[in-house]
Amino acid sequence: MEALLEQIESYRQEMSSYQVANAENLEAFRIKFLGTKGIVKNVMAEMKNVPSERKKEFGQILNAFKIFAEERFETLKESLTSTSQQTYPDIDWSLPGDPIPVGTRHPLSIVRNQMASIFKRLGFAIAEGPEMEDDWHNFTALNLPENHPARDMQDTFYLNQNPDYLLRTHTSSVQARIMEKQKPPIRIICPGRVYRNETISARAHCFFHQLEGLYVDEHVSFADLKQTLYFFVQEMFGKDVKLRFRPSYFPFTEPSAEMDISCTVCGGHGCSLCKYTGWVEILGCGMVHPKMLDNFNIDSNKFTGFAFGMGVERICQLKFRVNDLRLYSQNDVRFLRQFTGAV
Ligand code: 2U9
Repeated sequence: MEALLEQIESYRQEMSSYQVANAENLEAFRIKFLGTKGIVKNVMAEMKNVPSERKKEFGQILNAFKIFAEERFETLKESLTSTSQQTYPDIDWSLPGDPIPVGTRHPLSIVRNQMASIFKRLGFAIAEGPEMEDDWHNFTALNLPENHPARDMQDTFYLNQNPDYLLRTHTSSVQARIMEKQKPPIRIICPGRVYRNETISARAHCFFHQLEGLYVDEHVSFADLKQTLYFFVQEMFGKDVKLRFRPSYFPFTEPSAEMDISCTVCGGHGCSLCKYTGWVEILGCGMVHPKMLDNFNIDSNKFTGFAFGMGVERICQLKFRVNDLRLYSQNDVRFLRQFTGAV
């Protein structure tokens, strides 16, 4: 019996040092040790020669030997699959790989990033907020009272009524959330997607992208607003672009204005883009309404602020001459590929 024990120990050592370089080696191991006429079977057959008083002891030894052989087989198999180079010896691993097609940034992302980097240089931080909003942050806090037409079901996608939850109709709700938490000085831009219940056409869509800005501090004036927007326009469209302000109305600002730039296509001479006026409207702006500051417990006797808002699609249209809003969300690669190489 001692000879059998020695034999088992020597097989164990052989299996432990067994190495496989390919599937054939592994199969040779299986046949030699685990095959129907293999070593494990033969060793197990020795059980009949074990005297009855030692059967229990040898039963355990032989069983452990069988398990050892099976586990060693699994380990060798795993070592093969983990080094695929050994599984596929015919592959030349030094060959260059197939190129992975690299996509291109979406034109709206290109323009949004460019806009953000201009404002960042002026010290504006980027703020973000939820696309699902409550009534307070989207409307009430922003001086849009309950019967205001902007709240209409026709214009707003309501997710729930009473309490009202909706898809934000502008990114002004982000400014509201910042004013709630932060004391002046506040100097932020809020880029993001907004939703309005519009019939989809070349000129309107049920979602679009805005970039709004807010600056609240002591002594902020309309001159600061003009200079900030002037810098933005020059960086975005070049030094020759002129601007003009027209009086307007927004519930969040007083006084309010709309800003036009000289047409980037015809240089102000008149073309179809500017409808032969030489000017194109690009944004709305104004001085933050004192009521708004009070809504957020910011002392409107001490602090003033300016705000502005613009559509990223509009800026993109002027930069890249995209004349159909639907192109931005159709994912047509013939459109998207045209922006390869743009930053
Ligand atoms: C707070 C205070 C002031 C945000 C402003 C505009 C003017 C504006 C629209 C123009 C075209 C966006 O893309 S558009 O629809 N925006 O004209 N937005 S002032 O003023 C704020 C916002 C929040 C707390």
